[in-house]
Amino acid sequence: MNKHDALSIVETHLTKPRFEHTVRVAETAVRLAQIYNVSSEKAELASIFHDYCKYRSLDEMKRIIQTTYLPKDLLLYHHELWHGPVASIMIEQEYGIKDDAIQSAVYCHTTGRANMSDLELIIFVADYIEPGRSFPGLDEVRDMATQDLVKAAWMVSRNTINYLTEKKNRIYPDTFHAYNDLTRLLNGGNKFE
Ligand code: DGI
Ligand code: FE
Ligand code: FE
Repeated sequence: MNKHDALSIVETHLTKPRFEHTVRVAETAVRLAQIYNVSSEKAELASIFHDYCKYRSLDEMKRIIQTTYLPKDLLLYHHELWHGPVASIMIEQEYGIKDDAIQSAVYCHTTGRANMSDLELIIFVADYIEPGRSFPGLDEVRDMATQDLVKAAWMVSRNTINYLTEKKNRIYPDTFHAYNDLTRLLNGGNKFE
């Protein structure tokens, strides 16, 4: 699917600010893809669809989690965590986007997970640093994103966990798995061990 068609599809499913966020994530992800030798086409398509299901009804997302191979423990955690996994399935069902690399980047864009691919890291980081966002500590992550992708993703993961614990929110296991794995890599661990 080309960029134009993908954008037209998601635009009808998102609010204007959310669509504009999506466009900025795509621009950011393509820039990172060029730096880290990842396919820009895949980075662009994964970004365009990453929040595709953000506004699906809770009932519909719940039904998709219950009736597909998605992990049922998602239902035990905040519904904000559902839109990525649900979108990874819906883009295949509705538009035939059957590409493991793209689907898994969409899947884990909110939480991260262990053993992330470079494309997954790029979407995870781009979603966080896109120029429309502003929160404390963001400039540090923006600078790091062009220097060291793993370190930048580690900062995103750390900041997210800090933010969630401050708010006394529960944390999905993949969020911790991402942090632990990225910490292992920062300490010299091997990417594919
Ligand atoms: O969809 P976006 O707003 O662009 O961003 P997102 O998909 O990265 O994140 C949505 C929210 O999910 C964000 O406020 C942080 C939150 N989040 C990330 N990991 C967890 C989490 N919320 C809970 N409750 N638990 C998590 O593990
Ligand atoms: Fe999201
Ligand atoms: Fe997003």
